[in-house]
Amino acid sequence: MNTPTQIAELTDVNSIRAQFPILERQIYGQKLVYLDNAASSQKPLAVMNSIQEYYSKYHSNVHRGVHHLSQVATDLFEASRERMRVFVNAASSREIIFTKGTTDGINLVAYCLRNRLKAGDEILISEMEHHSNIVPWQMTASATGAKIVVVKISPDGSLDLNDFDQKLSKRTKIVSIVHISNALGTINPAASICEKARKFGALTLIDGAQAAPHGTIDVQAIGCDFYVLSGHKMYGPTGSGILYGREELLNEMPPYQGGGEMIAEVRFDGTTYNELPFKFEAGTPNIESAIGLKAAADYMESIGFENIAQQESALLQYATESLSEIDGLRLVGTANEKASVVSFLVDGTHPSDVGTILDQLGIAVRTGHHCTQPLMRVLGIPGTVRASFAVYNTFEEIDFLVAGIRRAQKMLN
Ligand code: C6P
Repeated sequence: MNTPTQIAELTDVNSIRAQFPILERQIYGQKLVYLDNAASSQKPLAVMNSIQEYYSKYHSNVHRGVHHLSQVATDLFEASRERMRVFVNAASSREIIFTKGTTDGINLVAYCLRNRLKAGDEILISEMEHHSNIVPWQMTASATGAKIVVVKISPDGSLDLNDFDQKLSKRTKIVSIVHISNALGTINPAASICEKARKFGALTLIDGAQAAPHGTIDVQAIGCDFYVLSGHKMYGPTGSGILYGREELLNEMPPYQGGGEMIAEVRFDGTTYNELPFKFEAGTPNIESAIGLKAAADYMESIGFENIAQQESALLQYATESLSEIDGLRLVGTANEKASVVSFLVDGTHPSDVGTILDQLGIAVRTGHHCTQPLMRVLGIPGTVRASFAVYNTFEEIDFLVAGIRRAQKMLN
């Protein structure tokens, strides 16, 4: 195989890998090659240690106690909110709501915007959306009479911007689009989508589940009304995530769930709600995950966001070139603007069979529809094999993947 000359891995990738103990594991006696980062990335010691330290020294409930531990836990929890405000460049930490992840964030917004919608209004999504950015809107549409309108994709897997322009109208009340497609890797032009939507007075939500692992986000530059992400895809704990929402809108929206913490005063004849962001955080929050999420953002910054981007773009280029050399392999998703996700099909094989053989070799990829069944239907395929890369992956691991695919071809044909 020809190693592309102009691309280079990070020189200190081994010191990065040393921070991820799970990467030392063997699977069926083979060295683990973890290429399922779009599903969930592995966790560095810094994240695990932050959670261990919290439970060893500081655990208590937040915003509730006058005692010392509760105050320390509250300070740590709120420091995480501020960290995530900086991570997405929100204007105020009141605009950062802790969630369980992207799905939770989208459901919150889709539910709380119901009172703005009526029959005939339109919610614009795209063919490449994850189920999380389809089903909550369908539920909202059936509750309000609003209609879901779907923007097409082009043959290379990019968003069809002409179709977007045609479908955006004064009937459009909400535009909810994925920032980076989990199945195709396509990076969508979020800022220009939001700018166009704004001209029609539509609210915008950007699904950042796959964007957050690759660098910082600037919600002010994007100009969206809402931005959602999952911590577990950006080296943080499962059950962590944030919803960014524009303060004015969050203030206007009704709360999502009722309970403790989200109230100012409760009487049997009525309740007044807490101020932002607490109005949207009913019940005891996932404190350990919020603390771990801060550690994850700090960890990413310690590697350097430019270094992460450089490593992932080198991996994407190397993987694209290496996989393209395999006869009978077809890449699915070849847009110019892509993140480090490669989806593919191998002639004469089913994705899950290829995935099973790769698994026997210690190589973890995802196979199937990737929670994008409508997209697979549009593409006319049952699913794909997907390899998705994180900063700790190496060219050598891609070589293992290529060898594994060749082996699968021999075994299955
Ligand atoms: N995609 C994948 O393997 P949660 O599960 O709430 O953290 O994220 C949901 C979600 C929403 N949008 C996009 C673009 C996503 O990629 C995901 C999660 C994983 O592709 C698991 S299905």
